[in-house]
Amino acid sequence: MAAETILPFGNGERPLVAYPGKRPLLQMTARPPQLETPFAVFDEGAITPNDAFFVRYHLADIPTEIDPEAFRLDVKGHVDRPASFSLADLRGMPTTEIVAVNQCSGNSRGYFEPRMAGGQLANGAMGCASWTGVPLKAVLDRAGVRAGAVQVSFEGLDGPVLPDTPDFAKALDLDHARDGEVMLAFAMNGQDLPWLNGFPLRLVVPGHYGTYWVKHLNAVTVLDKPYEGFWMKTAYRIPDNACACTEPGKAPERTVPIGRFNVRSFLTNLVDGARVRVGRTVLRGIAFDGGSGIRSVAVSTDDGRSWTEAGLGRDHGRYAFRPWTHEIELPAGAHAIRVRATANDGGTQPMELRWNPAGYMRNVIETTRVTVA
Ligand SMILES: Nc1nc2c(c(=O)[nH]1)N[C@H]1C(S)=C(S)[C@@H](COP(=O)(O)O)O[C@H]1N2
Ligand SMILES: [Mo]
Repeated sequence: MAAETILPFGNGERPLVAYPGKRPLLQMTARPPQLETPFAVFDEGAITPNDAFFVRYHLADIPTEIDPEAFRLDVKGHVDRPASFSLADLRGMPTTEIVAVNQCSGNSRGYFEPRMAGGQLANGAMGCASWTGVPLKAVLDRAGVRAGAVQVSFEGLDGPVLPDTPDFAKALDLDHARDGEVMLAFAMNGQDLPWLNGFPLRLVVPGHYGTYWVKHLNAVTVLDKPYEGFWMKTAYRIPDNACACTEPGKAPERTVPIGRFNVRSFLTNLVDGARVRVGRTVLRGIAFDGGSGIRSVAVSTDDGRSWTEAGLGRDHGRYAFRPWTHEIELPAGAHAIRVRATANDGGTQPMELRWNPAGYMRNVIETTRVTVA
């Protein structure tokens, strides 16, 4: 029998399957491939290796053949000079590099209580990589954005199998698209993008949920009115309130498109249910937020009554995973280890779960239960 991982919630059995360019990953669906990173990978360092990076697609018709010589990115719409860029054109422009986390909106959905429909993900629909490419601003400037433009939409080479399924497309406000950080990336951790992560070109939207990071990107369209497609107008929306939450089971009154990550932190070297030797134990983990950067990480072993500050590791930039370590000494018995990050913008993690109908943006303080003996 093939190797399998059991995630700690209902219907949590996941075969470990190796796709081209990937080590064995947790397969949530096969058509289209949806693969989660085994959590232990996050203990190996702040950069997620390309062959372990998670994979998310909505539509089953994913490209299986792309000729990098013939590939073109079209920039069109409300512009003075519609333009078409080959990969060589893009590589010939001034490039930038940024280390940034990509995280699916529904990362950790499987842990919500009460549960909801949607991909039952554990914590592996995230990863941090160094992205190289050309600022989106540069190609927009070449095409000449016309007065009156308000948004930019993005489409990739994948498509629906059935004609009635809306094609996957996303949009950003013009100012965001031109901020100099949003990037057309052709490389990830110094190599061509892996096929399943968007070869040969993808959008990188630092600090923002993966839904905007359009893969196999071949069309950028400048719009003079807000984009109204399904994946902006109906899907990927959150309650329009400060907590982005509702009472469990309740639909929100008003919604807005999902945007930046909230702040999260994880313990990576001990799994829930682990047995720990009596004596000193070094805890290790990662934290990140939507781009203000991590100010501090604290650990509690008394159900959140007191917190002690952990040490922060190497800073790869404000959009990256920030490693942390902390040494504790626990008496024999059962213990709960909680980790809480605070970002430079003051954002922090709540003790109580915040619920929303789509199961997005989980950032409750994570608890790891261990037995010390
Ligand atoms: N072309 C295309 N791009 C896409 C998607 C898709 O279905 N098609 N899914 C988006 C979503 S929801 C996420 S979370 C990220 C995941 O990026 P990854 O597969 O490289 O990890 O891709 C985004 N880009
Ligand atoms: Mo996603």
